[in-house]
Amino acid sequence: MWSLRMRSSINENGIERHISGAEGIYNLNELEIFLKKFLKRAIEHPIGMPDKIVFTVEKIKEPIQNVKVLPLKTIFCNSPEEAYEVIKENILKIGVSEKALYKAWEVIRNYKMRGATIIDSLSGDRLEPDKERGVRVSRIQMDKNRKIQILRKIKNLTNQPQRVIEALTLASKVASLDDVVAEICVSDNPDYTTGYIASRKLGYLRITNIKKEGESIGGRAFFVKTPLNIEKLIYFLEKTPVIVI
Ligand code: PML
Repeated sequence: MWSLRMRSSINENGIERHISGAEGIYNLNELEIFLKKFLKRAIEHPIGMPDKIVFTVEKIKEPIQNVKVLPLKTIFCNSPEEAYEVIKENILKIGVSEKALYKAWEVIRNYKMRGATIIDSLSGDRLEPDKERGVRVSRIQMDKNRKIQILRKIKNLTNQPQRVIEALTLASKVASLDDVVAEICVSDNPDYTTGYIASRKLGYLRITNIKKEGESIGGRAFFVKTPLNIEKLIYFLEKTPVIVI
């Protein structure tokens, strides 16, 4: 099997701005199809035309692990304020402190990180070694039959089903780790206002109106238990190939 990844960006006044990304695990026959699909995605992105598209095609040498998909539910909120209350209520009851949630919210609102921040679920300290880049969850794919089942479930709930599949795949890999208490995600796409919180206890809870339309804030935070082996956690998230079943 092969890991295929695409990242597109545009150089704005010397700063590389991320535009889009995609990834999956495929056999050799599927690679050509997905290379074309990913190229189309990069050049047709609503944010604009990138000036750099990087493809990485890597043969997977490690054994691929299976991870169970999180159960999906949508919570309808009317405003970001209501969404925040729903998030707070759910996340506090599974052991994340208010301080840690506040920190995650601050990072998501104020920093344009390409990857996720890792936050101590009690102290609220940021633990990722590279605070600009964050941690990028990679080498993931959803099983084909599972994908069909989820697509059926969400078809009336979103006009961007592929986005939901990708986020659910990522969240399922993250939540599979015992060190992770929960995740929170706000899309950095200005027009996409549904975010989520996820954990083994809560499942994947989609939260509508997590931000106002047009806002370009966004990002991910993983709340973890400490002490932990941060290098091992990051290695799993970035490098271990996982199929979500
Ligand atoms: C969903 O609707 O379930 C996806 C929410 C977050 C997506 C993050 C992103 O793709 O920007």
